[in-house]
Amino acid sequence: MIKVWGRKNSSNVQKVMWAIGELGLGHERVDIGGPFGGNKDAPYLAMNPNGLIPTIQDGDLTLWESNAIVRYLSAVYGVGKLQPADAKKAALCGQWMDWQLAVVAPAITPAFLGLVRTPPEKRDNAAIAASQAKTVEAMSMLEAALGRTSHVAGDAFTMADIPLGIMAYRYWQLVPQHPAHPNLKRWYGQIEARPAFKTHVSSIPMT
Ligand SMILES: N[C@@H](CCC(=O)N[C@@H](CS)C(=O)NCC(=O)O)C(=O)O
Repeated sequence: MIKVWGRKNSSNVQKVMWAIGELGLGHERVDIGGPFGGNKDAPYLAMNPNGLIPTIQDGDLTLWESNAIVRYLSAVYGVGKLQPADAKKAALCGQWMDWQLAVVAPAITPAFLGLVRTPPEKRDNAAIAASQAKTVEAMSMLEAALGRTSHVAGDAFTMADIPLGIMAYRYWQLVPQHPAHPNLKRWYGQIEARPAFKTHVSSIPMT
């Protein structure tokens, strides 16, 4: 039984829940963070000194950082499913997952905070526009990659599609004026048809 700490509308928690859903793993999720609080309290900080969500426990392992968790679940429960058996293909998954955290998340976060978490009269519209432009730049890179392969890290669905699928779900909503991105849209059509994506991502309002 895997225990997950984190509210279900957090994009980083959704990565973990989507991976758990893909792999059909038994789990318990505890609401924490945002309106639920608790993530800055001592018991939580003892597990995750960042005070951020998600955190998981699987047996004697406590693990935080969403993409590290998705990699762990894929390595232990999903080789040949979410993690390619071939080490080079698995490394490409890691590359795209790191890129999601290092480039796409920082690009889109100001637009998310500005448009979703800030009332209209308090918004910094210039910061939102700059964030949207950076996100278009990043997603255009993904668009080019998806012109060469059907999925993010090759021609099969892998763990690499999880963090970027969630970024795409937010991108359509936060950057309504985006380029046509035909490859991104073709790929996203396959992503949004996956039952675990519907359950853990697209059925949950982006609040
Ligand atoms: N790099 C971390 C980022 C975690 C993060 O920023 N989590 C946000 C939610 S998406 C958080 O904990 N926010 C505080 C809160 O929800 O109270 C990861 O990928 O796990």
